[in-house]
Amino acid sequence: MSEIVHPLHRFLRPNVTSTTNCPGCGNGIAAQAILRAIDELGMTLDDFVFVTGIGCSAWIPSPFFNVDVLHTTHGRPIAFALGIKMGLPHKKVMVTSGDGDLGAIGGNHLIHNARRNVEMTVICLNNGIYGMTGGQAAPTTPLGLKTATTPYGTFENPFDLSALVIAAGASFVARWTTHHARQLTASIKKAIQKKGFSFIEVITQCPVQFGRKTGSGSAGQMMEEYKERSISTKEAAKLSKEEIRDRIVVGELVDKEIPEMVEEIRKMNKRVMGEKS
Ligand SMILES: Cc1ncc(C[n+]2csc(CCOP(=O)(O)OP(=O)(O)O)c2C)c(N)n1
Ligand code: SF4
Ligand SMILES: [Mg+2]
Repeated sequence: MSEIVHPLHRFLRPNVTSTTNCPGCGNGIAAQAILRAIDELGMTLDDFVFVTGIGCSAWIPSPFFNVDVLHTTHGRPIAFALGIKMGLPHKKVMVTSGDGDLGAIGGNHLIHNARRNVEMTVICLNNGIYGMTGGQAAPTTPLGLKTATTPYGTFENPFDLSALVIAAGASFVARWTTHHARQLTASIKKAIQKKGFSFIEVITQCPVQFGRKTGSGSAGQMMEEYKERSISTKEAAKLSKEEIRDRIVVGELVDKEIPEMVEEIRKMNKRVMGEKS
């Protein structure tokens, strides 16, 4: 009997045979969308450097993707990614990390590199919680939710990460859920090709620390809920803020052309050095 090999198997490191993700975790769907996007663009992993912070979602490329990957400190992947882009501008730089890593401890790196429009793709796995460390409330946890650190419910308003990054000035921003694997793949393809800071928020299930502990149920139930709550940008535009309060607005939220910082620095260096010589 011939062995059936997954078409994306060739992107995986041959000596890594197990995963750190729990069964049902949305990270697998996101990992597959990333690899499928690279495959459909006809690119190879040699075209990329991946960077991650700390958290379950930081384990998406490392050690599984057969690619150069920097698994950095908590909250700092975007700072490392900027350094890589400055030194290796011909490489595509992709950050995958969590809502806590990118939106809490790493929040300033996120907004300032969006403002600078540094060319990199940031995939933010937003599971609404600190998954890896036991289900503590994150800045994205829905108001009133009972978590490991808020047994009587959260009392903080959550961040809308995509809105934050749009306000900061990023040139491409999209939001999808793990229910939207195909649309997510299409947006990742656009993000990779974008000359600028591209940010994709993936609303994703953590069935272990979120689903089980907050009463949101299994991975399947959480994805079913994503499907029911999702609304397109077009539909959302016709409704009031109050009407879309509990909905997940999905789609490509921003796609614009603005100067990219690394390229601008290189142009300036050329100009200044040219004037001196
Ligand atoms: C400086 C520092 N502070 C705190 C931690 C502990 N820590 C590791 S991962 C994490 C949160 C991860 O949450 P998130 O980024 O949302 O990723 P997830 O596990 O949910 O995918 C925390 C608080 C750390 N490793 N380093
Ligand atoms: S704890 Fe949650 S986010 Fe982490 S691997 Fe398990 S299901 Fe995924
Ligand atoms: Mg998280």
